[in-house]
Amino acid sequence: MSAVGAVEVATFCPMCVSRCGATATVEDGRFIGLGPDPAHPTGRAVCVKGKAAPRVAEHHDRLLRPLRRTAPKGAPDPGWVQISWDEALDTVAARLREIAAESGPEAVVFGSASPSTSALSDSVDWITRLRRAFGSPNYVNSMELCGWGRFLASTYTFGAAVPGAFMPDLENAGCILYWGYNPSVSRLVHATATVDAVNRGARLVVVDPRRTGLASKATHWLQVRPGTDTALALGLTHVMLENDWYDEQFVRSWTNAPLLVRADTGRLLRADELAGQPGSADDYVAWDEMDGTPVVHRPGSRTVGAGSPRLALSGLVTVDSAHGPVECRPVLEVLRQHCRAMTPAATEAATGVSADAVVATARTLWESRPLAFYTWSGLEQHANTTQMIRGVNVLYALTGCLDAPGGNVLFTPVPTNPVDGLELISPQQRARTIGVEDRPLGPARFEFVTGESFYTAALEHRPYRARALVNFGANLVMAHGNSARGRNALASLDFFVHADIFPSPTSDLADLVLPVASPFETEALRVGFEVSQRAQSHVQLRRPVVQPAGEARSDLQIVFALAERLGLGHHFWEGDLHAAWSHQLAPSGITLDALRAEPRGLTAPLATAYRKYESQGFRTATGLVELYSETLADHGYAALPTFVEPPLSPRSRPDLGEDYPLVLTCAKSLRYCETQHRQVAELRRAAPDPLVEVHPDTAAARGIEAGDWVRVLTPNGTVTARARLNAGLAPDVVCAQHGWWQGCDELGLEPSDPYADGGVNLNLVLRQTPGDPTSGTSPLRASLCELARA
Ligand SMILES: Nc1nc2c(c(=O)[nH]1)N[C@H]1C(S)=C(S)[C@@H](COP(=O)(O)OP(=O)(O)OC[C@H]3O[C@@H](n4cnc5c(=O)[nH]c(N)nc54)[C@H](O)[C@@H]3O)O[C@H]1N2
Ligand SMILES: Nc1nc2c(c(=O)[nH]1)N[C@H]1C(S)=C(S)[C@@H](COP(=O)(O)OP(=O)(O)OC[C@H]3O[C@@H](n4cnc5c(=O)[nH]c(N)nc54)[C@H](O)[C@@H]3O)O[C@H]1N2
Ligand code: SF4
Ligand SMILES: [Mo]
Repeated sequence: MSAVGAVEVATFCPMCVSRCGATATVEDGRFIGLGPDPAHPTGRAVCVKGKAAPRVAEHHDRLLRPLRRTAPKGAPDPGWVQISWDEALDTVAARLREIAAESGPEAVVFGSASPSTSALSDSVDWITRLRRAFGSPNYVNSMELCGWGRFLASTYTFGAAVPGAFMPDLENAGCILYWGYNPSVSRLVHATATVDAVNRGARLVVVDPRRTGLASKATHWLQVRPGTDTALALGLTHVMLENDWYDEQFVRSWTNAPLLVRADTGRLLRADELAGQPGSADDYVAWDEMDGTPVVHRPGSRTVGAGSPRLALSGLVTVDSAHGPVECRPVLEVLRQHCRAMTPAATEAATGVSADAVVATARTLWESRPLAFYTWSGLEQHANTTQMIRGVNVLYALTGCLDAPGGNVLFTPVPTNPVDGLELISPQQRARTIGVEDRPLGPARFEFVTGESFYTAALEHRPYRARALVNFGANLVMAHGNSARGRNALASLDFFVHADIFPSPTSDLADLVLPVASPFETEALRVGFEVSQRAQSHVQLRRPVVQPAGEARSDLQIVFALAERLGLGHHFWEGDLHAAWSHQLAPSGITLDALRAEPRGLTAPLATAYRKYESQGFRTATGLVELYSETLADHGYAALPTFVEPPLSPRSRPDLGEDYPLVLTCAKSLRYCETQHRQVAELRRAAPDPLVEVHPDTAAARGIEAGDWVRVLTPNGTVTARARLNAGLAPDVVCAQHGWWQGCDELGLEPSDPYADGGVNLNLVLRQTPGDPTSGTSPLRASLCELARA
C-alpha cells in the first residue's frame, strides 16, 4: 500500500542482472519504496535489495561532489578537497591528452563495474565508445571472472555466445541444466521462470558443490568437487556417446563430427592433401562410408556433405594422400575415444559425483529434451575455465537443442544501431590490448584486460606501462584476487579518475573522484530485457524517480561531457544524449517520445527465429559447431575438452594438502551485490557478518559450532568469517564470501581494513594466478584452506 499523497512511477531496477520491472513510490520528492510491476516482462517480483533501493540511494555515505586528492597515495587519509565539475572534467581531459601524447592512448586503461552487479548496463556501450574514440584498446572490468565462459569461450565451440546471448528458452524447455549457476540468489527473474517450468513438468539438473535453493527441486543435483567440472562433462559425454544418446542428424550435419582427423598429427585433414584431386588447403575432408571416398567440406557450404547419412562418424579410415596412405578418424570417433577413459567410475573418482548419478543424469538430459542450459560463476572462476566451458558446450552440442525451441535460443532483439564504436578503433590499435601476446585467444583478443594483466602493466610495465585509469565503478582491489597487489598497482598510476556512487577501497586510491547518481536518479534507455522473447522485445526509457543527490551526475552525462572536452564531441552528437538515443533507436521504429508517453515501456512485435544456422552456418573456422577445435590446438591448447586436476587442490598439491586439507570455493550473497550494499542497515541487519559454510562433521572435528567466528587459513594468509553449518556440502569443501570490508554506522559495525591479515576480505588471500592458460581467469573457486576457531 502506498502512502497518502504518494506517486507511483513505472521503472525498472537496474541494480543487478535481473533488471526487474518495478514501480517506485515517491512522496514529497522522496523515493520511499520499490515494488514489483507484474505487467512488466521481468516484473513479477523484486528482491530484498530492490526493496531497499531507497535506503541505498539516500545513504549518508554517498559521494556528492567531485573530489581531488591532496595527500600522497597510501596516506591513511587521501585529504580530499571538493572541486567543481568544470575543474574535475578539465583536469581529466588535460591529463588524458597529456598521457596519450607522451605514451599513446593505450597507456590509458578504461574500467567499469560489471553490468551484472550495477547500473553500468545503462552506459557500458557508451563508455566503450568513448574508450575506442579516444584510441585505447584496454578495458578492465571482470570479464575474465564473470563473462568469459558465457560470452567468449563459447565462441570457440559455437561461433556465438552460448548461453550468454543464446539464452535458455525456459518457457519451452523439457530439461533445464544449471551448471555453477544459482539464480535463486543471483537472477530473480530466472529463478521464478525456472520454478514455473518445474511446476509444469520440466526436469531440472543442478551441478553445484552446494545444495542450493533450486537443487531441492532438481531431478538430479550433482555435488561436484569444485574445479572438476570438465571431468564431469566428459563423463556425461562418455555415457551419451556409448548409448547413442545424441542427435545424430544435427551432429552429422552441423558439427565437425564427420571431419577427418589425421591420426599422426592430430590435424584436420585438408582437401589439398588428397591424392589425385588437388583441392584447397582451406577445405576439410569427411568420408563417404558407402563409396569409400573422401567428401570435401568447404566452410562456406554450411552442412558437411549436405548432411548425408553415408558420412562416417566412427572407425578408422585410410585415405590416399599425395604422400601415401594416411590413417584418419572422424572427429566424433576421436571424441568417443577421448572420453573413453572417463567412465562413470572414473568420473566419480575425479568429481565425487556417483557413477549411478552420472548415468542417470545423462539419460535425463537426453530423454527430457529439449535441453536449455546456463553456466555462470561456478565455472567462470577457475584455472581451467576454458576447458570446463568447452566440456559443457560439446556435451550440449550433442543434444542438437541449440537454437531449437526449448533449447538455447537467440531471442530476436529489437533492431537498433550499434553505438559501441567498433568502427572508431583500428585493428592495429586493437592488437595492442594488454595481454594479447600472452594469451592470443583470451579476453585481450576482444579488448578486455584481465586484472592480473592490468596490474602487471602498471607495476612491471609489461608489455608496456599502463599509466592512467578512467574507471566507472569497478571496485578492482576488492573484486580481484590479491587485493594488496591491486592497491600497489593503482597507487603506481600517474593518473586515476574514479566515478562512483559510494567510496570504496578502490576510490581511495584515485586522484580524482566523480560522484555518480543512483540509477533511480537518472534517465536511461534499456533495449531488451533478455530472458524471454517478450522480455527481449521490451524497450523502456527509465525516467528519474527523484533528483540526483548533491552534484551527482549519471555515468552517461560524465561520458558525454568528457567526450566534448577530449575533442571527441562529434562522435557523441555534440553532447546531446537524446539525439544519440534517437540514432540508436532509429531502426526500431520506436521513438523517444513514444517511450516518454509509456513509462512502462513498449514491446515490439517480434518472434523468435529458430535454427538460423540452416541459412547462416556457424562463425567458426569450419563453419560448423566445433567439437574438435583446431583453433585452440593451433595455439597449444587441447583440441578436445581436457580435464586437469585444479592446480591448487589437496590432490595436486599434497605438499600443501597436509596443512590445508579442505577445498575452498565461494558464492554470492543474497542480500548484497558483490562488494556493495553492506553499509545499508536494512540489508545488513539480517546478514551482519561474512559467512563460511562448512559441513557439520568438519566443523565438529575442529570444535567449531554454528555462528562461531572461524579463521580460514590459506597458504597466502588468513581471513575471518562466521561458521554456517551446511550439510549440503561435501565434508572436505568450504564455501566463503568475498566483498566484505564495509562498516554499517546504524548497526554500530566498524569497517575492516581490507589489507589486514586476519580481516574479512577473502580476495586478500585469493590469487589471480595460476590463471586459466587460455583466458587468464583466476582460481577463485578452487583453492586450499584449513579452518580453526577464532
Ligand atoms: N572471490 C570472489 N571474487 C569475485 C567474485 C566471486 O564470486 N568471488 N565475483 C567476480 C565477479 S562475477 C564480478 S562481476 C566482480 C564484480 O566486481 P565489480 O564489477 O567491481 O562490482 P562490485 O564489487 O559490485 O562493485 C561495483 C562498484 O561500482 C559502484 N557502482 C554501482 N552502481 C554504479 C553505477 O551505476 N555507476 C558507477 N559509476 N558505479 C556504480 C559500486 O558503488 C561499487 O563501488 O567481482 C569478481 N570477484
Ligand atoms: N544477490 C546477488 N545477485 C547477484 C550478484 C550478487 O553478488 N548478489 N552478482 C551478480 C553477478 S556480477 C554475477 S556474475 C551473477 C552470478 O550468479 P551465479 O553464477 O549464480 O553466482 P554464485 O552464487 O557466485 O555461483 C553459482 C554457484 O556456483 C557454485 N560453485 C562454486 N564452485 C563451483 C564449482 O567448482 N563448480 C560448480 N559447478 N559450481 C560451483 C556455488 O556454490 C554457487 O551456488 O550474479 C549476479 N547477481
Ligand atoms: S533482483 Fe536485482 S534487479 Fe531485481 S529487484 Fe533485486 S537487485 Fe533489483
Ligand atoms: Mo559477475
